[in-house]
Amino acid sequence: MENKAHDTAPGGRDFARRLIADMLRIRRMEEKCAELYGAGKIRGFLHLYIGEEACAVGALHALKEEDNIVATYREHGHALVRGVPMASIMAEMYGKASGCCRGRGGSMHLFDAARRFYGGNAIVGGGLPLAVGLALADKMQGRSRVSACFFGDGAVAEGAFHEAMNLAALWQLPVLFLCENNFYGMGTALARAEAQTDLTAKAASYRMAAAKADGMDVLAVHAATERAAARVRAGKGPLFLELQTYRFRAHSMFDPELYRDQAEVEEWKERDPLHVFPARLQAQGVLDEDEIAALDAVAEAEVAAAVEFAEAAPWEPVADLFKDVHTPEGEP
Ligand SMILES: Cc1ncc(C[n+]2csc(CCOP(=O)(O)OP(=O)(O)O)c2C)c(N)n1
Ligand SMILES: [Mg+2]
Repeated sequence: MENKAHDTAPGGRDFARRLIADMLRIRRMEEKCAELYGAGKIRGFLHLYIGEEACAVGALHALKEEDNIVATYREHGHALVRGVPMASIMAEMYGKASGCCRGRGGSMHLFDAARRFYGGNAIVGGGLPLAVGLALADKMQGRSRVSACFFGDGAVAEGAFHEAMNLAALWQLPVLFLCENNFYGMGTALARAEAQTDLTAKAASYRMAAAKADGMDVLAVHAATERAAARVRAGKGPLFLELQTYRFRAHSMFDPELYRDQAEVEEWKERDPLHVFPARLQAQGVLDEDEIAALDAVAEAEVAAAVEFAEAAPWEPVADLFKDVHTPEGEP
């Protein structure tokens, strides 16, 4: 691992609190989503990010507001940390008209153009060409933004991954490829699908700079992303950053998890970023147990308010059903 575990909180106490608060916000929101799914309030697909929170939180805190963000169908946490209000995310999950996509996107298609959050994408690898396009536009118009694209290890098997990596490198575009390697694509272990399991080697074949970081360590992710983004922003071309992480829950809500041992899951849970990071800060005397409990209570209250908002939010009227549906004749 290139980045050693970071022992201290370099950004100080407030910074550490913000990181923990955001990880807790994701965890508590998604635990509630799982419950609401069981109750039939949220339907369709639902992919939880639980276990991987240090990736989105560490990376997004290292990026700037002006940067573009592209994510996958496991993107609730990314949207939330980017600033999409939890209430509008929750209403979107419910399919309500007050959701961030007016209830038409759902869990996999959270989107907020004003916050430069360009989705949520149900297509594995589908976000990479979008990030390349955003970066090409920025380069052509002389802006020094970074287009940060999150994707899973499963995406490296897609043609779109290779096309996007090649063009980004060929045209030296400001793309930060953030691979969240949780070692599985649905029920297929990485080693069963890829001849080359060192994912940074894929970048080398496009003459692209690459690095790895411990995706369970929020400070390591933050530091690696900050370094990577500075390089990309300086016009030195794209960079591939692999974050090694693990999802604690099933792939989606329909997954009997027959492809991995419970012992492996338990082993990774010992590295839970929501235990390890707060425990480290407590041991260092940076934060105490009450402060961490208070952050948790704030997250729980935000979740309760978001659910209340979603419950009360209106459905889109049936009369609007054909709104935004386009046909060659102009009429549905
Ligand atoms: C182009 C395409 N092929 C197949 C699928 C079905 N599918 C959904 S998720 C998934 C696994 C992707 O795994 P990974 O990229 O590692 O992301 P993770 O779920 O682990 O976050 C697959 C194959 C899809 N959505 N899109
Ligand atoms: Mg994966």
